[in-house]
Amino acid sequence: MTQDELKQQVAAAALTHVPHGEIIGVGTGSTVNFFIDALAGIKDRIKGAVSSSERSTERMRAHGITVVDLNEVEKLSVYVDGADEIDPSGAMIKGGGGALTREKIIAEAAERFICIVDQSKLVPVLGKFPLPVEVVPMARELVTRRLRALGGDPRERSGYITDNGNLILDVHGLQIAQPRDFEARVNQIPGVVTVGLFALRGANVALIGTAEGVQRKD
Ligand code: ABF
Repeated sequence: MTQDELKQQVAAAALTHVPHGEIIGVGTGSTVNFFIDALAGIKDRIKGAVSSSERSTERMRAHGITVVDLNEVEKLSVYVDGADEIDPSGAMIKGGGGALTREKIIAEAAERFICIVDQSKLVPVLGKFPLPVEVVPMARELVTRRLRALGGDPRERSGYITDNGNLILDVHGLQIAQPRDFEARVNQIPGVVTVGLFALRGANVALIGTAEGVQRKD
């Protein structure tokens, strides 16, 4: 199977986690694009969706799926999103696409995070994929020094400004053996808006697309 077929397969499997008659959270990325396309087939079963990016909003609206503001939603049972890496505990690196802040907000608001990935994203230890950190521009050098002290090699994402007017430092060279602890430490650095480590609030369910079918990890 191609990687796209694996993504498509896992995206379709996520439909069984979509609650009827509710608003659901929808993330961003190529795997989620397949999920949005599949969701279009059952769009009458949901009330609408909260979106983590303009890209996903556009795609959903093109399918006739209603997109609503998170502030108007009282209960969000499920958030479906991809990841750049996921470890066996359900901790993830996210934000390769730059939408980590919105993704973290929706993940926190949701009761259940359903992570959809192909098998290439499953790793024993997080860190091979550079960890994105969204930073207020005036704090760039301070945060860079603090991240170096934590053992990383932060590099500014060139020519990139987030939806919130901030920059992203991609931190290379990490081996994140204690993701919950590492997330808390990075969160403490003044000037850090969001760290793309989703460990304190990791995935409740990981659906992993493999050549042998979709594996589920709770
Ligand atoms: C978002 O999209 C991100 O947090 C992650 O960076 C990315 C995964 O995209 P893809 O499915 O294209 O690999 O979920």
